[in-house]
Amino acid sequence: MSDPKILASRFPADFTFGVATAAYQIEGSTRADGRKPSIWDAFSRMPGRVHNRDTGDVACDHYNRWEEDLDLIQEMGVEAYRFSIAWPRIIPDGTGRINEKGLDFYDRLIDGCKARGIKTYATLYHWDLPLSLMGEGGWTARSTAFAFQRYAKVVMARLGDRLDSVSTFNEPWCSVWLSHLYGIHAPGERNMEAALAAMHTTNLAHGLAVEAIRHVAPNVPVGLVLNAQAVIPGSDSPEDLAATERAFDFHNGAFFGPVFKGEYPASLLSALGGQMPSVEEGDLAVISQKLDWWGLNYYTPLRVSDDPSKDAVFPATLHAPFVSQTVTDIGWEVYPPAMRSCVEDLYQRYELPDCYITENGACDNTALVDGVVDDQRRLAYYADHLSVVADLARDGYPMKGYFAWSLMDNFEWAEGYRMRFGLVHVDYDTQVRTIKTSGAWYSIICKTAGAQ
Ligand code: GCO
Repeated sequence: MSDPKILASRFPADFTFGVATAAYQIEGSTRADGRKPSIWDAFSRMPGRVHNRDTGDVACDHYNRWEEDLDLIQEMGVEAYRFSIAWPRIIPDGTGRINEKGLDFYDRLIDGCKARGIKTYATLYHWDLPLSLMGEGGWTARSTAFAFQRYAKVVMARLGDRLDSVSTFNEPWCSVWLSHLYGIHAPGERNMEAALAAMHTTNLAHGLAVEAIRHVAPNVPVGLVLNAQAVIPGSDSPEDLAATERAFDFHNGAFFGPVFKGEYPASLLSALGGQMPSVEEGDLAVISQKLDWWGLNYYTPLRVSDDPSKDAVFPATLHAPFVSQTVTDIGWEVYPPAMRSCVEDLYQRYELPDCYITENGACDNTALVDGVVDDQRRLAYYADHLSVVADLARDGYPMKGYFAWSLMDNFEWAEGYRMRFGLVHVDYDTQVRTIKTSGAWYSIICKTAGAQ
């Protein structure tokens, strides 16, 4: 087992260790205190969408157990908590009436963090779009970007004085491509034109929210959390190398390009331009406002090879075989070197600000036996990937923090509750929390780092 104290000593003294969650995945109470349905409330009720027809109706009951959960974070010595704010609690119809009871919950949560000495890293959008906005087309409608800007303004006006940091979006790749092209997440579309519209609306919403945040809460560092794909060619053939570049442009450039360069990748525009929504004068300037930081969510590499079929759609790639024999219980290849190459590649291509690893972790479904979850595979995953982050910091990359995904087992989207990512086990029948072996290990890292 990697010695947590030695590992902790390899990080800069001001490095932040945290844990991460998201509203729909842990809160439950989906009808309480004025909250209205999100697209995930609807999606999880549609046959065939979520394993076992699981929903976020109860989840980890965090809406009621938030004090116990903050006590857990404090007991583990974790200094920062990354959580998301549920738009459907704040402005239940997406536009119009503001729900004070929704804001009150996050007031309590944030004050609870502060009372326990826990830093607050809020995410404004972690996929729970108010269902009413689908009436206008959801993220495919430009108007939703402006609704998001108003939501950001309302949240930051009430909570901004107690936030240590804020991110506009979590993983646009998921709420755009996974949700509108691959159909696996809400709203379950499989339509390139819709996906491209969602891409631009999301990028515009991010920029408009940055404007709002800077205006309402100028002292709160603002960032964007991106699950950059660590693209690796399946071979060094010219075809696979070209495919890898197309994959980078599509999976990463679609977001990093507008945000950090003020432009969409030329390959994407040339292949898909005819299906793009209108990019209005000034949009890219709004989208590419300077950020204080960016967050990388990393889990696993994306190995690609060329798709030679004549009707292949851009980026025209196929999945190439895993190289590592180690695979997590959700089927993701464990290959820590890709985390490093992903960061190196992105800093070579873009002028990026400070970086937080805003999510990293493993699905390890080891069961609770006699009060113990001996999740050695998750612990090994954390040890190997934290070592990569320590080396990146040593080698001069501006790595400022690391948030383990996740504090506790929770609703894993289309996988429902069968896939567990928590440092803490949740018994969904009793809601009893049990710190796993990996959680106790991570706690030593946090306490050692905190004492440095
Ligand atoms: C994501 C989401 C999390 C997931 C985690 C495991 O990065 O996909 O932010 O909500 O639960 O990544 O898939």
